[in-house]
Amino acid sequence: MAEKTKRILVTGALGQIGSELVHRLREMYGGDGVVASDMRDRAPAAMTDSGPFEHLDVLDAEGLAALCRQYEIGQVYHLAAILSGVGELKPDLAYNVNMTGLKNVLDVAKEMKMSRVMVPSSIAVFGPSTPRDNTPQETLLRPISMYGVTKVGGELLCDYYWQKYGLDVRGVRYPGLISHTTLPGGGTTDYAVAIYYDAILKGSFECFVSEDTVLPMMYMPDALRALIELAQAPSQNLRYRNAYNLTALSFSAGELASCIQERIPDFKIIYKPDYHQEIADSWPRSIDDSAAAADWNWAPEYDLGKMTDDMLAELRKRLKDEVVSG
Ligand code: NAD
Ligand code: AKB
Repeated sequence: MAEKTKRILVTGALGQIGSELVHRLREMYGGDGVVASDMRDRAPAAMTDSGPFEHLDVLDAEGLAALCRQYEIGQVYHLAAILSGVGELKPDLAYNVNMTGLKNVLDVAKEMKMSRVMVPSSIAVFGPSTPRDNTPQETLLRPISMYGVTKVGGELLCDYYWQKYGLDVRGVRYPGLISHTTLPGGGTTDYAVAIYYDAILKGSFECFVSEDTVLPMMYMPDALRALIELAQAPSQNLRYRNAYNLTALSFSAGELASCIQERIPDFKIIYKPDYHQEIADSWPRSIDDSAAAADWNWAPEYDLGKMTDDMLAELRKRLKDEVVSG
């Protein structure tokens, strides 16, 4: 079968990224060309009506291999993971899903000689000993969260499969992602999404990090474009196979609240830092993504104001029946 006719598998497709990425990939490659999968079964009609959706636990190596053979999979976008907040509460689960799940995907891709595996990493690979401002591409990776430990291990695995077996693995170190379609799945940066929902639905927000906590972030349209542009980049241009630093904007929780208050003057916020604060304090405030810019022309489009205008407009449309009037 010609490479072009092989299908793409998306794992963890019901999550924050997958629920949007699947539709973007189906626009590009056709509905049948993209097999969405997740260990959860309740996929929305928009996903099951537009192409195949399959139950898949990435810890089930045999089930994964059978699915890949059944659909003649040629590329994987591996999104199944446990994020930082849940990972601190369930470290064994995070270790298993993020390490063994990734290895299962890399193994089947190697066996089937797949043409590409896309694996998002995270700013969680960095830790307190990493320079926190304009964090370089190559620097100390000593995270303090289990999620971060698995992301460093995952990056090393990706490097290994590229160097040892020539498997074309590509990755990005995403910052916190902000989106209006699907709620995030239990990360430290989730407050930067929840704040928009609560601003519209309640007019107030309780924030689990402090007002002066600054983290790098990105709006979902930029995040999807980044992954797709990296997938399409000529292989010989790519200096890094573990993952590319990536960013779009950096702001404090207080600056985000002020940006929303400029648009919703009565919006109120209180700060009640919890266990997420320690993780946030160990992550960079800003990221140097010049390697991604140089190797595959990465450039973000959304700044804080443009993202906030879009988030509020899209959420108002979607949540209009839930908004308490008056
Ligand atoms: P998410 O938590 O929203 O979604 C993950 C999905 O994986 C969920 O639908 C879940 O049901 C599924 N899943 C969990 N365990 C599974 C298993 N054993 N088998 C199959 N599916 C399983 O995560 P996301 O935000 O979409 O993240 C996708 C990837 O991007 C992850 O690797 C994550 O580390 C990375 N990333 C995300 C962000 C972000 O802000 N969203 C930032 C940096 C990196
Ligand atoms: C999280 O907060 O865990 C994620 C991430 C930055 O990896 N959003």
